[in-house]
Order: sequence, then structure tokens, then C-alpha cells
Amino acid sequence: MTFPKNFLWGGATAANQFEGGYDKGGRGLSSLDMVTNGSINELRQITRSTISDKYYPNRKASDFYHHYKEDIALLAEMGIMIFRMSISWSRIFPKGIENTPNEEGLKFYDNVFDELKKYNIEPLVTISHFDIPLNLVEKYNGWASSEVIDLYLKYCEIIFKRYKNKVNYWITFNEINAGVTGVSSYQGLGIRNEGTISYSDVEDDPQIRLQALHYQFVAAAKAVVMGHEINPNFKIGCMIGSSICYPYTCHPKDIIHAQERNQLYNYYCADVQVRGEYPYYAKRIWDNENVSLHITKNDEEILKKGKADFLAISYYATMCVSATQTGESALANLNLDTLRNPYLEKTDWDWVIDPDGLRFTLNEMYARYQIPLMVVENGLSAYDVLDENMEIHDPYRVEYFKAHIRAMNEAIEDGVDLRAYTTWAPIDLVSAITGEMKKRYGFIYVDFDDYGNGTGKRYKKDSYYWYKKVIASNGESL
Ligand code: BGP
Repeated sequence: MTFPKNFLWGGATAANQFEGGYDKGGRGLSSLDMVTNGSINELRQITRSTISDKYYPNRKASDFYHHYKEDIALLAEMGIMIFRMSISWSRIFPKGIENTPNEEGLKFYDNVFDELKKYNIEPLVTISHFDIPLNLVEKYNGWASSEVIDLYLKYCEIIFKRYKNKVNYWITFNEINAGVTGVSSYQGLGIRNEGTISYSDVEDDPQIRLQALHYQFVAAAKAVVMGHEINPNFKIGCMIGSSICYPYTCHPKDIIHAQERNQLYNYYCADVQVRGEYPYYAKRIWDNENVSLHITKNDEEILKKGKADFLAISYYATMCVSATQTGESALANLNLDTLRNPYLEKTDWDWVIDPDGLRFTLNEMYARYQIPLMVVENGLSAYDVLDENMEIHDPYRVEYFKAHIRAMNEAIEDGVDLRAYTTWAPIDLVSAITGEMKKRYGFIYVDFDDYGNGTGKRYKKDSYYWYKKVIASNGESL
């Protein structure tokens, strides 16, 4: 099995789930600092409450803020070539509206990028990974307001200029299609609904949500144009959370249903950002949702000018949809009205495991877009156990990655132009959906529990040594 010579092996994180230090270095509150943790079936809350039984996991997360040197050294020892991370917007503009940025925040990322450079690790920076300064949620209801476009661009300008010689790869928004379905409007769009994040039952207004998403498209396109002016070598990509929908049966109605779902979940956002215009089927989606979007001529022009340089995807699972049947969901606690595929195993967290689906997804995306692809998230969450010898044996994770790496290799042999693979996540961090630390993904264990108790010490899991060999052999030694 061979991967291209310049293939980039790496790992992916996000500030809000990994960085911590929420009140350090002049940082302002971020939207996601206000979200409590909640187990798999509970609703997480968005609250300013200081009641002692509330814990806000993102505030401490894995405390990369204080551990970055140690963490980067561990990643370098593993051999990673690319590190996906995000900048916390409210560390740069604490309230989102200041005229001058927070120098201490900028300096923190200088230090991180310099540390990465020491080991020749390429940063891949997500500009907004589900976060926005809290002040912009309170003042504007997040991306529901077009005012936020210019504030985002001001933030982009500052970081593009500051890091123009330190960062080559950028992603404008994490999983921008999170804003399509309404399952996570607060995370994706900073829109506050009734004070709670429910992953099944958000009070949702599609008119506000899809218009907000349009503002993100415009902001992303403008950022692409601006970034290329600041440094023509920048590669600025868009990113979607890919979850291809299979028809549950070969009944033609199921096939049509799956096609429509794929258009909505998987292609609507990428079509706009890669092709530079809304797809032909957008009107059907708007009509179904009974929305009418305000799109100006200028918007249309900028979408055409600011097309993404590459398409990044996260990949965890596929889904099945049926025109007539209902049943167990493909992704527990993301109630997307999908069905579980009976042929597939599940993770500890009830997500289906489908390596062939990754090959299929990469082929579908490449056939459609014909631009370089990156898999910037893929990984297995599990209840890892730190044993009495302070070791973690995680053969299940190795099996998972082996199968997915094989699938990527098959896709490359199919002819797909896949450039990079950053696993979610090389170091344990808190879950985006539940806020729990025990939903672990890392090659490196972090000794914190769901409430931030613990030493914060890092321990290499068995999978750490395995991935090190994979990278050293460019994917040959699985
Ligand atoms: C993606 C997000 C990540 C990450 C991942 C896994 O949607 O981009 O931030 O968290 O999902 O989800 P979770 O952490 O809830 O298991």
C-alpha cells in the first residue's frame, strides 16, 4: 500500500474543546464557554448561571493553553507533519467588536506556531470552529445578523497578516453544514434558541438559520479573496461534516429520498463554496422550508470570486434514510431522522463504523468537485481505561484506523486527489456534542474527568506507537 510522497499525516483539534485557559491572557468569553456538559441523553444548557453543579467543560478542556510545548513535543515524537487547530476568535477580539486586537492572544498563537515550526509541523488553522465571541451572540444573535460578516473579516485580516509567514493552510468554518439542519444552530451559527442546545429538538426557524448560513458563505468567500491578496500562497479551504446517506432499500422512493438528503446535508454548502454559486436544487430546499433568502448581486459576485482552494471533510459515519420506515438512528444523539445500517458495527457511543463509506465518500466528493481533498477529522471515541501500570491498551482504535487508512488508500488508487489526513483527535479532548472527556479519541490520554478533575498528565496509549509507525512508513506498515 502506498500513499503519495507528499501525503500529510497529522491530527486535528479545536480551540474550544482542547485549549482551555478561557479567562487567561485577556481572552473574552466565547459562545461555547457557556455550554454545560451533559451525558448522552441529556440536554446541554447554555447558561451564565454560576450554580456549583454546573460545569462548563470547554473552559478548561485539555488545557493545551498551559501544555502546548509538551503536547507539540509528543506529537512531533509521533512524527505528525500537520496539526489542525483552531484559533479562538475571542482570544483575538474578546468582544468581537474592538478596534484593536488582543496582543496577548496573538502572541499565544505565535508561540504555538513557532513551537510547531521547531519540529517542522505544518499548522492547518480553522478560523472558526463552532465558536464566536459571546458578545456577538448577545448583541446580534450571532450569524443571524449580517453585521457579523465584517467583524469576522476584521478578525481574518488580523490573523492572515500576523501569521502570513507561519501558516499556509486555513479552513474558514468548521463543518459549515452544521448550520443546514438546525441540530446545532448555537454551535454552528451562534444563534441562541430558548437557552438550551438540544440535539433533537431545537426551537428552530429555518428562515433565520439558512439566511445566517448565507452570511457565513459570503464571509468565507470574502475571506478567501482577502487571504489570497495578503499571501497568494495561502491555501484556504472550506469544510463540511460528511455523512453520506445510503438508501435503506433499493426501492426507488428510498433512492430519491437519499439523493435529496445528500443534497441537503452533504452538498448544499460545498456546492456553494467550491462551485461559487447555489446549486439548482437550492430552490426546492428553500421552498420546502418555506424560506426566502435575501441574496444580493454583490453576494453572488463574491461567491464566484472566493471559491475554496480545497475541500476538507470530517468523516465519522454514514447514514441510511428511508421514505417510509423509521428506527434506530445512525448517529446516537444527533437525531437526524436517519436509520442505522444493519450491516455495520457501532462504536461505544453508538456511531456506525463504515470504512468503505469513506472510500465511497471521497470518490463522490472528488467526482463532484475535482479539487484537492483533505480528511481533517476521523476517529474513534471509546471508554479508554488507564490501568494500574498507567497504560492504555486500545486495540479497537488501531483496528478502526487501519480500516479507514486502507479505505483512503483505495480511494487514492481510484484516482482521488487526497492530500492530508488529520485524525480526530491525537490528544484526548472534550466532546463537541456532550462535553464529556470520557468520550475519548486520542492517541494520548489526558488525565481529566468530565468535570476537569485530575492531574492533566498525558499518557501515550498503545495506538500512539502504532500511528508513529504508520507515519514513518507513509502508510505501509499498518
Ligand atoms: C465534529 C466536530 C468536532 C468533533 C467531532 C466528534 O462534528 O467538528 O469538533 O468534536 O465532531 O464529535 P464529538 O466530540 O461530540 O464526539
